[in-house]
Amino acid sequence: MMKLYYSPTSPYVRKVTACLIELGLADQVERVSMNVWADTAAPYREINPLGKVPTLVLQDGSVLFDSPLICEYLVSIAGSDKQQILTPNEPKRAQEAKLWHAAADGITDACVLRFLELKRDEAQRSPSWQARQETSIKKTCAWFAQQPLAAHGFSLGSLSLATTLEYVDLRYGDYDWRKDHAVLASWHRDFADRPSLRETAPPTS
Ligand SMILES: N[C@@H](CCC(=O)N[C@@H](CS)C(=O)NCC(=O)O)C(=O)O
Repeated sequence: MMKLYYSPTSPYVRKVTACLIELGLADQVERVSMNVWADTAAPYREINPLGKVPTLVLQDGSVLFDSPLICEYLVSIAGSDKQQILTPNEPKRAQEAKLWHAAADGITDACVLRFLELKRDEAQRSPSWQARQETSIKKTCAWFAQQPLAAHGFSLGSLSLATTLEYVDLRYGDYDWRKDHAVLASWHRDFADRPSLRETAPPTS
């Protein structure tokens, strides 16, 4: 059985877990909880030198990290009927899916950086650094609002966007992206009902 090192609120883990569900592979993975910030996580760096989650350990012991690579691997081992759900064949949509995946991860990265900044002592925080991350989040949400969301349909790109928007809700709840971008809000409302999203909703703390 493969092993997935995870933490409950990690948006990157959530995306990988949603992929596992979409691909019908969830029962092939044992989940191992990892608090990457705890001192006890030191030995984990023998598995993933970056000390981050998610990490996927394959049955032969080889290790994959970085969520896009893990998703790509999972798609590669799913049956061809399932593969097309996440990675479209049509070249334009395929390219769009990859770009959207990268852009959604970029929003997530900015949200994580902002969240970590806000966890520092107030005196150590940098308002300009925080503002920079907020600009990245808002500009990229605005960029997504201009994309052909309905025409694109479902893919790893749109799945990543949905998990990312819900991570914005979790960690940057002050930003009302639904108000700024009604088109994104109505797209997300329809999308959010997928079992892979409902079953992976993050804990609210
Ligand atoms: N690019 C990585 C990012 C993973 C990541 O940053 N995970 C966070 C948890 S949300 C983490 O483990 N952080 C620990 C650290 O940065 O030391 C991916 O896509 O998997």
